[in-house]
Amino acid sequence: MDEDRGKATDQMKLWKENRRAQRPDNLTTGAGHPIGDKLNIITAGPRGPLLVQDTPFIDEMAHFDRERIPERVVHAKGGGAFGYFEVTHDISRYCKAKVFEHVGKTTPIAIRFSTVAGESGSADTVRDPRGFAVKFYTDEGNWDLTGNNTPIFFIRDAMLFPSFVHSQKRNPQTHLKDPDMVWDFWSLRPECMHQVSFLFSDRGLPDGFRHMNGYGSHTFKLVNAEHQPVYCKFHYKVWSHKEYPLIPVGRLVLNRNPANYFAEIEQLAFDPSNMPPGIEPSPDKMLQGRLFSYPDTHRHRLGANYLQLPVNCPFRTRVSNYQRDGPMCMFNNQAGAPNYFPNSFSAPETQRQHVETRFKVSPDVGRYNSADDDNVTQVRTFFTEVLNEEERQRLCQNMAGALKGAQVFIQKRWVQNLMAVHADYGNGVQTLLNNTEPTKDTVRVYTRGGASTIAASSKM
Ligand code: HDE
Repeated sequence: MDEDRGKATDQMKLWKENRRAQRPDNLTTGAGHPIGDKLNIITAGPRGPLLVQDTPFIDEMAHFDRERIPERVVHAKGGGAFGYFEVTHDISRYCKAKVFEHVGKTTPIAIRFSTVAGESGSADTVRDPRGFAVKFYTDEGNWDLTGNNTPIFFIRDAMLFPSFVHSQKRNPQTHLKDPDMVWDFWSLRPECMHQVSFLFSDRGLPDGFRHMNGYGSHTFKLVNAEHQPVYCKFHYKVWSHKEYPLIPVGRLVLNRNPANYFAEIEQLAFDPSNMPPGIEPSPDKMLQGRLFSYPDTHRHRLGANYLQLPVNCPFRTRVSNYQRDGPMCMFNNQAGAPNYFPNSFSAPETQRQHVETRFKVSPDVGRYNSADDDNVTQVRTFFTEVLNEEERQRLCQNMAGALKGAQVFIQKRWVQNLMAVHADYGNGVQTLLNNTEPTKDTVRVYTRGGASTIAASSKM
């Protein structure tokens, strides 16, 4: 192999050389009928017209016409790998989930890293948060920790998510990214400042998927065998944490690239509501909103039976439920088993040990505004204590370059928000705004490194 080309560039050559690769020994239609001639369409005479009886042609074209499924509405661009999670430290006193059962236990995983705002063909190198989603194929069903490479998020209320995403995507009339939309939304919702400050700092351009942090981001509830809950946050890679020291639990090992991108990555469907017994949602409004959104989008994108696709199917356990039929039902549809519950012919009674923990909810039901919660203290700590002087300067420069593209009244509103964090932050950006040319787009591209195989090992 030419050393400079790399494995990805030489994929076809390597496939040809691979003795175990599945070679077509026959040209066939999708229905398996051998094809005599796959180069020439059937026509009446050498110049056409065509005949509807040309089944190989119609089979080929009709399938091609349906090749694309809707891309993910966010996180459309990504890459994935497979491997396992290994428990290195016992946390069974906090959590009864089988995935943490004992030190040394391994559970197969699928992982997908992604950018957020770009389309499926967009660059991997843009300034954007990165998705960090892990599917654990556990003995009691799949557990999806669908997180990001930052521990925080732009908004606090799930209701705002569609509008937030619209503002970061293309203008519906021009089909261009639009700095007015981006900064209008951000400046109207000061709770965005923390995540936006992360984004325009050096962390907004991680050095590839291998060199970035990962977080489950939300607070979750872990439940032990005695039904005692504790709140928990999941981090991949360890950070010192004054108030809540991190407890190591295991490591993630990625050792296999996908055999086929569409089958294993485009169809890989993460869902924060995939939680095995022992892991439960906290009341976090954002998490609760996500519990609905993800399976809903998968039913639209992949169909009602998306959980039967090999990459999504909880293959470490046997699914027994009362759901039947639907498009693309792939297995035996649970054969002759009853399709209603309760019934007199099958199924164990309710399994009390798996009932979710109870919790009290006493407040008045209502639409509570979280916009005015403390929007500045954590941003101030980030600006003054986490970043050094050079990093602060780069943050202000990156931000001013992008903000300059928005209208002046929007710039002013954003700077005013920054002033509430720290005068140096607001003044730093304003001074640069006075002297900076706008960047062409709010998204800056950097080109470091090239395509590489994913094979990483990280601590969790
Ligand atoms: Fe997502 N998000 N999100 N998100 N998200 C999706 O699901 C959504 C949020 C994250 O590699 C979608 O399958 C809502 C936080 C990742 O396949 C969609 C809200 C975090 C991925 C969706 C959020 C994330 C997604 C689009 C606010 C970090 C890619 C297609 C309540 C903790 C997973 C899809 C992959 C994908 C909805 C906020 C991470 C539409 C409603 C916070 C890593 O369902």
